[in-house]
Amino acid sequence: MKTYQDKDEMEKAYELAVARYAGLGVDAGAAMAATAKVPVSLHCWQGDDVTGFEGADGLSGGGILATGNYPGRARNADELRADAELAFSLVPGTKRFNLHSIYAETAGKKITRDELAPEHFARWIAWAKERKLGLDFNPSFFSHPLADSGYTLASSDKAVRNFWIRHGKASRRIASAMGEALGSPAVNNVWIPDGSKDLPADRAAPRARLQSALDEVFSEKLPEGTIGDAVESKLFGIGSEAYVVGSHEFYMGYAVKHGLKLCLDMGHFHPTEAIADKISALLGFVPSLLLHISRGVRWDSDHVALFSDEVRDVCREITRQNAFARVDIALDYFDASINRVAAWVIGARGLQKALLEAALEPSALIRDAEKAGRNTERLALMEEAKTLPFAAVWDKYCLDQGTPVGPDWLAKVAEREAATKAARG
Ligand code: RNT
Ligand code: ZN
Repeated sequence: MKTYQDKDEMEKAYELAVARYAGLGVDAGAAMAATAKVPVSLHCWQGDDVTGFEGADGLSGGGILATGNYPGRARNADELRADAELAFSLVPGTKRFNLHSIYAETAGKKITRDELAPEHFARWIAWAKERKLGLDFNPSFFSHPLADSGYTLASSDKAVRNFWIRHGKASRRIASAMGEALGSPAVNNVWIPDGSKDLPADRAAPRARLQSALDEVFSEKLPEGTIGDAVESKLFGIGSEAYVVGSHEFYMGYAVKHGLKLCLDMGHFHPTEAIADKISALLGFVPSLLLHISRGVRWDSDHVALFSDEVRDVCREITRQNAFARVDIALDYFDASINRVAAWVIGARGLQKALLEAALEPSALIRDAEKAGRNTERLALMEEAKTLPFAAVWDKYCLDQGTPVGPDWLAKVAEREAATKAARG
């Protein structure tokens, strides 16, 4: 398997592409530079099937599921960090790393989730600092006996609700400490699984409880510029098919009212409902958005993201509006049926491709056509843009970023898989 015979051949292809793009008023070099600056948060939980370090042997509850039994998932923080580093080296662009509270390192001590503190993430913070990575964070409202009823922040049991409120507060302090230590605000994303398998008689009471629980979680003032609070909705989960307390409308209302970041997960809407159009609509009302780049397939909302039409549409939207300052991009999926590092790399490279393609769009020409009412030309240009020599620029971007070109990265993953096979099984 060889993408190019030699580097010259690739450079030649790139030069030809530069000329093609220049003819449409697009500067390919500037597009690569812009793409390289967009931070993308890689999710730690793809590395171990959302297992974490609390001693669980896998994800449980929460209406989410990692299916597959491909060997070799990371079993501890050092393996997870090593795998993430390998993934980083195979993906161009600026990366952040996204942690869940279940990835705390407590040196064998049992710390309940409501007692977690920044010190339990000291190793993660030191690691990120050394590598100049930003960190993001998530409280974990699943894989826990107090989440077994299917209700957490919206639970009718006050003691259960209070436990999760304390966890929510603890998580915000951790995120804020990460942001402070790394000089880059950490996004703290609240997603809860609460919902019901079958028709609830009262849809309002859990929502009222969730609203006041969230008010408590967000009540603490934390140092400015250290944390970005986000809330994430969902349409349904496994076991919460008929009703989800934190629906899209619920969190859209909550985020607008309180000026929070709204998280849109690409897999959390009706099967044909895409999120690209929601971006400009919501940015008129919320300060910013967090996007969970994912791929829904039938019942599952968490397949490995790809260079798909949906992801391309999302990236085009952010780029056309130049909304990068107000849109945070994170990956969110978990696949246990293929190599975990490869799953990170496929999704992250797919997203990078979509970002670069969007930056290469001859959008000035397309906009001019629209402004002048030449809608035939607008549609024709959009369609022609799809077959521009994008691949040559993508290859050059990978080369300049010091990452493998084409499928050459697969060899690095195979090497790691072979080297860790004996230990990890
Ligand atoms: C679940 C949400 C949530 C999780 C992670 C693990 O449906 O998408 O973002 O995937 O927090
Ligand atoms: Zn998500």
